Amino acid sequence: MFIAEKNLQIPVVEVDLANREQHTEAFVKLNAHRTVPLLELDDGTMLNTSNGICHYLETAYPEPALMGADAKQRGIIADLNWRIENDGFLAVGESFRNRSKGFKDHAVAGPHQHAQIPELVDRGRARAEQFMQWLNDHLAHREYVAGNDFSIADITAFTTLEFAKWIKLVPPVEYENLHRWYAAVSARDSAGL
Ligand SMILES: N[C@@H](CCC(=O)N[C@@H](CS)C(=O)NCC(=O)O)C(=O)O
Repeated sequence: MFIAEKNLQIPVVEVDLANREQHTEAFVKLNAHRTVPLLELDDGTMLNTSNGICHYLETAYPEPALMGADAKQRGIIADLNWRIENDGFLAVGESFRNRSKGFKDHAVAGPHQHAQIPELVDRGRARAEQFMQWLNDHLAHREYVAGNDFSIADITAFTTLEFAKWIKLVPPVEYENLHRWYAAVSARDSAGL
């Protein structure tokens, strides 16, 4: 979504996570952390987190600014993006990964084996519900998550709500601010819906 908002054409190679392609020798050579996304630069450098990739693209292609146009806005957006990732995205992931059979002994992405902890299914869901309530309140006086302009914070929040469908969690109908914002973001070309 970040790449589409920047209007960049970057060749994409899909990695078949369901069939554990991230654990193959060929992929581990590219990224020992065994996660996607991964961005290969022209000089062969590999960036292996969405955080690093987005910072790189924002600096290389500043327009449109998605991480803030001035120092204050950059700080505000970084704060929000971290909070959304931590309280929303990772909460959904915690619930999903500790429940699904496909993640047995692989509850944490990466090269190490970790057993599922069943208690985290409900705790992650409860945290995701609290996140949605916070986001609805936060959007009461803002068009977008960081104010008047669309930013990476909207992308992270939107992908969190899409991901939440995987644990059958959707925002309650009475969260009107959240639904108004979600409809606006869904309508963007970059949402690909
Ligand atoms: N926000 C992190 C997420 C990395 C991550 O956990 N990616 C997941 C897919 S969203 C993954 O590669 N999972 C591989 C696995 O579960 O084995 C980043 O951008 O680097």
